Amino acid sequence: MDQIQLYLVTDEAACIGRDFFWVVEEAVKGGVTMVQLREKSLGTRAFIDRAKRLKDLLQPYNVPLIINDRVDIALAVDADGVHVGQSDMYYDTLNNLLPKGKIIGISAEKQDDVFEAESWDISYLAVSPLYATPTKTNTEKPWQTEGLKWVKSNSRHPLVVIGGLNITNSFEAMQNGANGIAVISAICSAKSPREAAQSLLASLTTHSLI
Ligand code: TZP
Ligand code: MG
Repeated sequence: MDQIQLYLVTDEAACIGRDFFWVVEEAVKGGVTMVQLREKSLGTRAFIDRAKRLKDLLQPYNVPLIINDRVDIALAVDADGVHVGQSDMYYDTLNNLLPKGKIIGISAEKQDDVFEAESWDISYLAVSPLYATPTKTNTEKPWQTEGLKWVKSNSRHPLVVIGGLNITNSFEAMQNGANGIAVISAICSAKSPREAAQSLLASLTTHSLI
């Protein structure tokens, strides 16, 4: 799945006062390959409105829109896929509800999650969190690089890493089994989200000089 290479996960608070849609469009112009709309406090109607607007924004760039947690919202706006964690909808239920061909991403927070996901037809597994991050603190123990290597050798799925990824550690993650990196603050909070995305994309294949 090439689309998971540079995966932007949205968080309006992380946009530090800039317009949400401006931040996402700048990031996409900088090379983001997939966008996840992650809203933890929006009401259903506002969530749908935001998802529709984001879908319209992303379509001309051919960048898929993934909805976090809310399968109903993904269906309502005909998003490209859904991302769920370990306390969200069960895989079987989700798979029955979603039309064929949609992207399904699932977070693996511990070793048992990785084994369980082996029998599932998913598009990627998110190794979560790879590193500790102030953006999300209610997490399981970070996998760290050793954990990522373990997941790589025990999973048949493409792997996305999330949590604390930035320009200095993304290359290492890719070298150790990640197929893509997912970020919030490294892009949303950057002075220039476009330049941040460009540099991150370059850092996936080249050692950073920083
Ligand atoms: N899931 C695991 S860590 C995380 C999420 C949503 C937050 C990632 O944010 P950042 O700023 O890229 O560390
Ligand atoms: Mg969730």
